[in-house]
Amino acid sequence: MPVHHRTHILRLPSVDIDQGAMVKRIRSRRPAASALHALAFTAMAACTCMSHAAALTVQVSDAGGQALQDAVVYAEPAVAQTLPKPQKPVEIEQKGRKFIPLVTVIQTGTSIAFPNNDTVRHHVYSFSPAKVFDLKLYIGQPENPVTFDKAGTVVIGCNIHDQMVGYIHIVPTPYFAKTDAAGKARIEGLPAGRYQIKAWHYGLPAQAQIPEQPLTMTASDSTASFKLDTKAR
Ligand SMILES: [Cu+2]
Repeated sequence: MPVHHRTHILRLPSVDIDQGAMVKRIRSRRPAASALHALAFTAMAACTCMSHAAALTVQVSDAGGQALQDAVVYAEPAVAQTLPKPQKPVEIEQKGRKFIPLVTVIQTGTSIAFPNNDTVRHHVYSFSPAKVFDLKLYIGQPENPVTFDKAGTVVIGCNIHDQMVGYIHIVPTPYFAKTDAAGKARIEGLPAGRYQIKAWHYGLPAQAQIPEQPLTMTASDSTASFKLDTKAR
């Protein structure tokens, strides 16, 4: 690393090296010194960021103040930047003629497998603009996972069993979480910086604007809360 290299030079007895000579020496040995410095600073900035990540806990309730389970909360960086790519493969199982889990949140670009672990065949489909797809009648693992490369909400159903419904919320950020029975979601490892945090629930009217609020993360854990005007269920 150039940083270590420089430190090493600076530790040398400097009495017999004047500064001009030292600069010359660095330049001559490292023709791309400025580019390397830029790289080093980028690396340092990234390190600083990572070490200053903390957890964000978000409390979500409905208009009446009741805890809202299966709400999705996510943090979108206020300044455009390169974000970590989706890592883990995701599954939505069909079991007992239900989609499990009912609500799935993923980062844009994630693929989902839809294993059918029932003994009856299912025909999984979506007509949602964010992803239209169709997995014809099958049992077990369908041939290919489905990739979701557009942010938005996808409602999935089964052609055979009308009561089967599931929700996929696709977000353009790796920083997301889902609320538990107490209406609480925790986003771990959120780097310091400015964000718009958003909250979505399948009970919100489909055309409703997704509620959001600004948040500045520091090195300390933070909290936020949302009240969502969901339909009476
Ligand atoms: Cu079915």
